[in-house]
Amino acid sequence: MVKLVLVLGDQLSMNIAALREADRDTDIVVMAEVMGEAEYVPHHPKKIAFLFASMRKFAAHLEEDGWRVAYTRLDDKDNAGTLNGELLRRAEAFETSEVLTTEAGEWRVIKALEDVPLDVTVLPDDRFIATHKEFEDWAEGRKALRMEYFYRDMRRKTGLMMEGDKPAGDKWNFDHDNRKPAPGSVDYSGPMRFQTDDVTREVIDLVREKFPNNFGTLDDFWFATDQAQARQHLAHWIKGGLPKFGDFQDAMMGGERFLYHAIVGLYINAGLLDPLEVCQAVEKAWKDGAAPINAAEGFIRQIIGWREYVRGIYFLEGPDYVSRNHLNHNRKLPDLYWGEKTWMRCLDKAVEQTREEAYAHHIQRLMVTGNFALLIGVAPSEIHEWYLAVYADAFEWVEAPNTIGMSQFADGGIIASKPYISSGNYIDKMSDYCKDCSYKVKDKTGPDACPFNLLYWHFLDRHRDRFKDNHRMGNMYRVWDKMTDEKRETVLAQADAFLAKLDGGETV
Ligand code: FAD
Ligand code: DLZ
Ligand code: SF4
Repeated sequence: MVKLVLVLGDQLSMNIAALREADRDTDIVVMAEVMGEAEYVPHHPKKIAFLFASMRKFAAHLEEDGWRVAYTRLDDKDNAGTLNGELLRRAEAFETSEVLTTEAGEWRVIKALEDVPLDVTVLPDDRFIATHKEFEDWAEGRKALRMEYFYRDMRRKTGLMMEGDKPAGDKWNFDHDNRKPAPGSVDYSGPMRFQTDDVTREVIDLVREKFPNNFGTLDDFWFATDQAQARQHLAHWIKGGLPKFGDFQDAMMGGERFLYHAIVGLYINAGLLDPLEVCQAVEKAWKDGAAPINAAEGFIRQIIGWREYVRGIYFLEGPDYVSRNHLNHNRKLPDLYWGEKTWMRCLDKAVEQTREEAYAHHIQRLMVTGNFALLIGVAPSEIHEWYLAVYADAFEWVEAPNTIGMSQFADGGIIASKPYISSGNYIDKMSDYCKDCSYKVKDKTGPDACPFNLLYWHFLDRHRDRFKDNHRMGNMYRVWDKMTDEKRETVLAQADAFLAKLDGGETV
């Protein structure tokens, strides 16, 4: 019987398991742009355009390669609106009940496919280094699931930057050479920008028409939308960005949105680049003397360490992970996340570039937007939906552990051993934001005090019972306890006043 081969919008690889297993002569590839997927969160228009354009080009590539593809465009009049609806429609048309697909990266989609009344075979997504079983075995019996140890196993498994059974340079981790503050200037031109073509133009018009109110602009669309372009971009970054990637990985600059970052997350997650291929290219640059060891190791750790590890956690912890709320935070997400004016320059800049680029780098996500949401106690589900919507690289398997776990501590410390919180001091050290901010980062209290300075202590104070015995937080509580009663009361009262203004919808 002919089989339908379902390829999802983030499985755009010729090497995806379902295509490897399928028969090109008889089977039909099914791909569908559907409202059900485009609307479950209000995705950034550039993210939708990126995925739809990449899907269309991938479908064309499959056809050139001899596959029969049943492709549904969003505005096709028969579009059933959901992935299951499209499968049923195609099953009827091709008189089959057999479906072959590759595991989706979101429990919602996995569960939905279980419910479709067809005979669905789901293959493991082997674009990853670790299988679910390998991660489960690694996690089994461990008190703490720390990424660093898992990462070492992934180095051994891949052989990346290994010299026999030893890590290259005799150290697993070169992070102490990284984390430099913002440089005066950046000598890399940023990601490769691609001209719009017929496919991207058509998709942009469609997205503009169908999603007019979504947060984010479609202007100046420059993403790669096929494998060849993504590879061109990768080579461009390895030459120009990789050498200083490690040094300035944690730096933030108002006038530099990309610094030395790779901007490959969206391409890898959608299937345009293979993670191992990317790491091997980086390893080669290091071996050729074109990049220092701290840059190459730091980058490879992000991919075969963090990326694999968060996926492992997502599938290990199960569908309820995204609704966890260990700190019992319930504040609504402030409108400033959707572009309302704020005087806080760090947030203003992070949100502005999110709106324009569907991109912010890791430290902006973790220590600006994430830090602020955690300090003010935003409901984790609200900030989770925001991250899932606004970034072009956002798919739940990778976004949720980063948000629920790493950024919001809502999983109770599975991923992070302590909450990622900071006062304005950290942001000032790592960025050039504060010097042009309406608030004064050096002011700890008073009308101009940086809100992060007030909220930091407010967080620690209100969660004292939970964190006072955390050995990594003892110092913070000692500093707080050494302040006079009067100082502590002033800080808390001013933080409360700030939160009241925020809740009242005033510009803060
Ligand atoms: P670079 O900084 O150049 O890093 C290289 C690559 O390493 C990334 O492309 C990515 O594939 C991988 N990587 C780095 N850090 C992580 C990490 N913590 N988890 C997983 N992979 C990592 N990443 C996503 O891919 N999708 C998301 O939806 C996402 N949501 C996030 C939400 C929050 C709150 C936080 C704190 C982080 C999130 N990240 C997410 C991780 C990280 O911020 C992005 O991978 C990175 O900013 C993408 O930009 P880049 O390609 O320029 O990465
Ligand atoms: C994110 C997304 C969007 C916006 N649209 C589609 C779509 O129309 N068709 C599709 O197959 N996939 C889409 N996706 C990706 C899925 O919603 C889902 O997030 C991933 O497949 C889970 O890994
Ligand atoms: Fe952000 Fe505070 Fe610095 Fe302003 S002073 S940019 S609010 S950290």
